[in-house]
Amino acid sequence: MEEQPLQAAQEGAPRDVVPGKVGCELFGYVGIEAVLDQMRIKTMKTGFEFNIMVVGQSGLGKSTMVNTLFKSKVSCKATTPRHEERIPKTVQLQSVTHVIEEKGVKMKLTVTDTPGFGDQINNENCWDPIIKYINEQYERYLREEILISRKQKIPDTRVHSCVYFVPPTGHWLRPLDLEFMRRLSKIVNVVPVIAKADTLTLEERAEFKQRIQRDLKAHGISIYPQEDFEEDPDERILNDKIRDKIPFAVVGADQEHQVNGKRILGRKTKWGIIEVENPSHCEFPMLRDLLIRSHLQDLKDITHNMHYESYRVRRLNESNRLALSPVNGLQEKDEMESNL
Ligand SMILES: Nc1nc2c(ncn2[C@@H]2O[C@H](COP(=O)(O)OP(=O)(O)OP(=O)(O)O)[C@@H](O)[C@H]2O)c(=O)[nH]1
Ligand SMILES: [Mg+2]
Repeated sequence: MEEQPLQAAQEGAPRDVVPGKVGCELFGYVGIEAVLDQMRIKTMKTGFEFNIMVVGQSGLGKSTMVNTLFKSKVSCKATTPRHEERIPKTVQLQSVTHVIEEKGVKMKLTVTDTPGFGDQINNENCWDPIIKYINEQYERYLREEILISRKQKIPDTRVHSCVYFVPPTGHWLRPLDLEFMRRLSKIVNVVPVIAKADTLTLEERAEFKQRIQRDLKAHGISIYPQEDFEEDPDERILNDKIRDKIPFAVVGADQEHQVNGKRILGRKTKWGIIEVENPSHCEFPMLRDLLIRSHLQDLKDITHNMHYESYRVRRLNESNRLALSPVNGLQEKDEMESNL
């Protein structure tokens, strides 16, 4: 059959509309990319908040890692030198905030340090205070969001990323770590790391990493970046590469040393200095880049669209149920609030 000319096939359509080029022909050059400038200016004015939490057994280097993050290139200007100071054991949840400004854009970076667990004979429910804290931040946000006259920009203390420290045993994941991560992964973006990786050889690190990946998969624990939340094929390809590398084998340090005339953040050992920011020494740079560079916005988006959304739906459903049952309402409300 003879093909109809395009013009005839589009009978009735405006003369200057060509299929596939509708926008261009109708409006000429639109300049949609100007939106990027507008978004940039808006972000510059309002700034943004990003919150990280560190969790894990006692003595794995969580507090050291908080200092490493701030002392490393994230915000070298914001730190004051402290010499040979021993980090005390962390006994309560505490947050450190630095406002970092780069090219006119302000980021309020908060890292919440948590007390280590595993010291007690019975470690049952050791996740309770951490889970309570994460939910409390969702609750705070929700309470602001549902106000009739709400703030234009709600202060965001929600945990966007939870770095989970796995002890460098070199064997497999302990049931306690599995259970902790299983619970966390339901409410927050979990990024596991192999702590104190300098205590393992490179071969041990690689083997341990693979075993952890297998254990997590076998137990259905969905760590960040979660495959279920990916729709874009390009994003999947990039994240597959990251999934291959997680858990990052990290080394933390808050002391600087002189190496070839330069001040380097590192740990002094018998064999030399382990430089925490050197990618051939450890994977701390990968962790830092994932958290505060390449995946920052994605971590925030997943927190808001997935984790917070689940919390919000659950919480509002509970409130509706309470509103419909006036007899039990008050008592149930008290129980619900004390469970938070
Ligand atoms: N070898 C090695 N030691 C480390 C590393 N990071 C921290 N340490 C040391 O481990 C000890 C405990 O470090 P902290 O940072 O206090 O550990 P923590 O996890 O905060 O401990 P808690 O607050 O008790 O839970 C300190 O002596 C640190 O210097 C590391 O990457 N490698
Ligand atoms: Mg600590």
